[in-house]
Amino acid sequence: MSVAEDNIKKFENSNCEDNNVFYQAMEEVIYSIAPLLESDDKYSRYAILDRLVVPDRVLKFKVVWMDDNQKVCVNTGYRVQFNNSLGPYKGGLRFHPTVTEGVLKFLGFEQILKNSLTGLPIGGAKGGSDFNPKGKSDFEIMKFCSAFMTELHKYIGPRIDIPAGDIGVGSREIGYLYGEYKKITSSYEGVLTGKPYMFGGSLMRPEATGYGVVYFTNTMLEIESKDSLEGKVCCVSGAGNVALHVIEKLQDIGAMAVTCSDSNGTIYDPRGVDLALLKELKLEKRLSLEGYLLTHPESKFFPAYQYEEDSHAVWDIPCYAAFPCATQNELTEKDAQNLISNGCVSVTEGANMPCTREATDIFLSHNICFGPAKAANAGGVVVSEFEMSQNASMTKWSYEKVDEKLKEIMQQICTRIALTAKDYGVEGNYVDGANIAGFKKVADAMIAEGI
Ligand code: NDP
Ligand code: 2IT
Repeated sequence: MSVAEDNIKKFENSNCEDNNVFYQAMEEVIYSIAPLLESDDKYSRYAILDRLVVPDRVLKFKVVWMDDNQKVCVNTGYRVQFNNSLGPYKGGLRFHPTVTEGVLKFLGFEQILKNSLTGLPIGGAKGGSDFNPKGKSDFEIMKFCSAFMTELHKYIGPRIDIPAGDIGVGSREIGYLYGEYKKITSSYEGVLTGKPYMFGGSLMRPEATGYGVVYFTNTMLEIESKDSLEGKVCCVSGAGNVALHVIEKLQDIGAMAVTCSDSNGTIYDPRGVDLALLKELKLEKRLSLEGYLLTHPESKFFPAYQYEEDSHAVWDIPCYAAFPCATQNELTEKDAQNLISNGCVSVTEGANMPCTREATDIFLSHNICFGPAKAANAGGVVVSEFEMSQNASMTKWSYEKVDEKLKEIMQQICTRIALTAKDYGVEGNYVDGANIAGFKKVADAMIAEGI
């Protein structure tokens, strides 16, 4: 039995109930790092893998709050503090009805390796709640955030654990969470990132993940001697923070994003997505994408309910580069085949693990340039770390400084994982390159820190 198969079997028991996505993320890493484990037995002597796949702790708590009709509501809150070998626990909070411990373990595990790849001193964590922000009033969001922080504040701190945003958590929610933390602790410190600029947020944090995805993609295309994105048609899924800023940066550099999507369906606008309208619909008014048709009747809307679970309208549209930016496992085997048949050359994961294992394998076997999430979407956490630095030193960096440093780190991540893949005999495989490079740094730190 190979090292990878041996390890897969060992951890199979953790595949309980809601752990499927966690197991999926772990399995990919186990296969990728097999050559590293075979090349040096110190990793097995120190039981690094056994230690890395178990979070340091999982905090689970009850969140009780009152809605606008004075109904008492109960949700579950979590913080999975996974690993702090490289720095304090760091990672986002997700508010979505699909949140479970298993989902947060998958996201926290990915975050360890992502944060390691940035080269910055940050460990890995994730948290959130099964609270559904959709349709809630601003006041209800505030009440929920206050109740959530009443528990969470016990476990976080600027040198302990620094949460940020993710699905359903943007600067509005971070503002309310921060306000409550400050009220409870009387401490004005950088305990959350993604704060509004006026009280400690970094310039460019909202744009960082999406812009970073585009910087990463152009570096990958250059290394692989492919045409850059300029002038090319691109398909983007999602219509949230990451998708909007991928579309914005694509437009900035002269590429054309022709799609976006939300949980109700996909918009295809062959003349290029109207970003101002998209921001108005999704950021200001928080409405469904269908409203796009009212002022753009020449575009098309494909309702999600008309599609089987294994295929999605957004990946059926011909493009040079694809950017899945909504949620996990949103791009399937069939979608991957459609993209390739339509001539797609490059796929970059803006969301966390948006491609199923089968879809990823198809892209790799067809030599598609494939940028894995833990490398390609690291720009968000990179600028979060810049926000921590600015807060700690009570300074503010200019937009140009943040952008320049972000671009430099995205290029470094891309180059490093390309070189790592080459060193381990899998040239062009950015999945293996990212997993090996990310794992090695954390593993070496764990060994150096003793057991
Ligand atoms: P947002 O909440 O801003 O947007 C999420 C988007 O995805 C919305 O358009 C939403 O549609 C859609 N979506 C969410 N869940 C589903 C689902 N189950 N089915 C279909 N559509 C869905 O989140 P972000 O843009 O911040 O996050 C998107 C992805 O990027 C996530 O995977 C997140 O983990 C990842 N990410 C985010 C970072 C950040 O800095 N924010 C950093 C790195 C990664 P609708 O509007 O209908 O709900
Ligand atoms: O998945 C992610 O990297 C994020 N949601 C951002 C984490 C952060 O701490 O900024």
